[in-house]
Amino acid sequence: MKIAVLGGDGFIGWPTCLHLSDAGHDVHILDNLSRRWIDTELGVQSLTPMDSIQERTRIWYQETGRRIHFHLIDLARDYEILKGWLAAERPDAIVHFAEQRAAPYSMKSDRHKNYTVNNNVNATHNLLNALVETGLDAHLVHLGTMGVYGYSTVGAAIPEGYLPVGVDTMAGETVKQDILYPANPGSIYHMTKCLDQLLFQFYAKNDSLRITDLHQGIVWGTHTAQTRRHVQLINRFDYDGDYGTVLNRFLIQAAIDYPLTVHGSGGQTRAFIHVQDSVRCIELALQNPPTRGDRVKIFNQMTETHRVRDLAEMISRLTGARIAWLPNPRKEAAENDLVVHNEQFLELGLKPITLEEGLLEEVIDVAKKYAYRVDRSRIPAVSAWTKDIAPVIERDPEGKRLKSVS
Ligand code: USQ
Repeated sequence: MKIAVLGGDGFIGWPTCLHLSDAGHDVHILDNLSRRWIDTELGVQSLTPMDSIQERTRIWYQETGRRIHFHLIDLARDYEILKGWLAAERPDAIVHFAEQRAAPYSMKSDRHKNYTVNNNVNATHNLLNALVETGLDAHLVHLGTMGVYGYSTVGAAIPEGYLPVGVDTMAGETVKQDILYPANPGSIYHMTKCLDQLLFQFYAKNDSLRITDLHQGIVWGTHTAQTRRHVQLINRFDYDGDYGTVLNRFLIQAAIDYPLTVHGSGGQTRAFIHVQDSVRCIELALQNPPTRGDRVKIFNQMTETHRVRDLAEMISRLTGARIAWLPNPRKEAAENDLVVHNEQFLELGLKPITLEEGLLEEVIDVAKKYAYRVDRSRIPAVSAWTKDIAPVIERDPEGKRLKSVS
């Protein structure tokens, strides 16, 4: 297949491109390189040294003889360029990662809220609009989030996108119907993914676009089979308070002898998936498209759930790391349970990589190798969800005073 990977320079985008290219697909990256600009804005860098996208694709060609093409396009702003590219290149499938993906970054200030909404919602809508306008019947696979469901404990497992309900009619009957599971976003970032869902519903209904939405959990790990092939193919690996995600952060913190930064009681339960499984799921979704006229196909892309404090305690046992119990900068439930249906990917043949499989040590080894690149002052999460939380977060786990919370 000819596959356009929008956001192919990012944390999941890059290993996905390599995985799909390795499987024989003709891969085209469309990216505005915004993630690299955000690193510059925040004054942080990936723990792993990342080459330019052109250099990465050159190394891939040198190693495999396979070309990955790169096109510098901003989906949110360059609608006409995107439309022209789709009309000319006519990909069979499109994988859409091209959104700002960090909840703390989206909550930093009013400017960051505006940026996240404008960027994410426009990118998705421009793409859908351009697909209709060019008459392109490409299968669109979108990277959504488990966070669209929220994390409130309801005592029932979360279905894969749709909730069957009975509606009592005025005639006294109960009519069964499937509705989108009620959206319950916990950040501006998560809210944009909820808005995406409505755009998908409309375009699938009105224009018969073929759309798959992947509700992904928190990704951990860094290597995949392809990124291991050459040092310059290495994936990015975020550790800072905005873009680093919880399990990877704990592993990096353990590697550099920094106290594990648990927010609140650590009673938050979240869904997880290893990066290798993430790219496999995307391939499985591409191999199993909906047919024209179908409703949006929704998968829960996660393999296990864990409580934050259990992860911290497990890593502490494994490495001897200390745990810092910090005020939570976020507005979220202190404790929640989470049970999730994910049978669709398992039925398609996914064999999950679990935390027990020894890959935790591999991540710690990568972190130790590049520990010299860590700026410890960028580890604390200082982006506060509400103004009243801000004054509480004055010191980092090493006792140093934080300069600013915004
Ligand atoms: N947390 C800590 N300590 C830390 C960092 C986070 O206790 O040092 C806690 C947070 O308060 C939160 C949980 O860990 O309760 C998860 O935080 P996270 O930063 O790992 O994940 P999140 O902000 O939810 O976002 C990440 C990705 C996002 C993706 C989402 C999937 O950045 O792109 O959509 O995971 S999910 O969480 O299932 O919604």
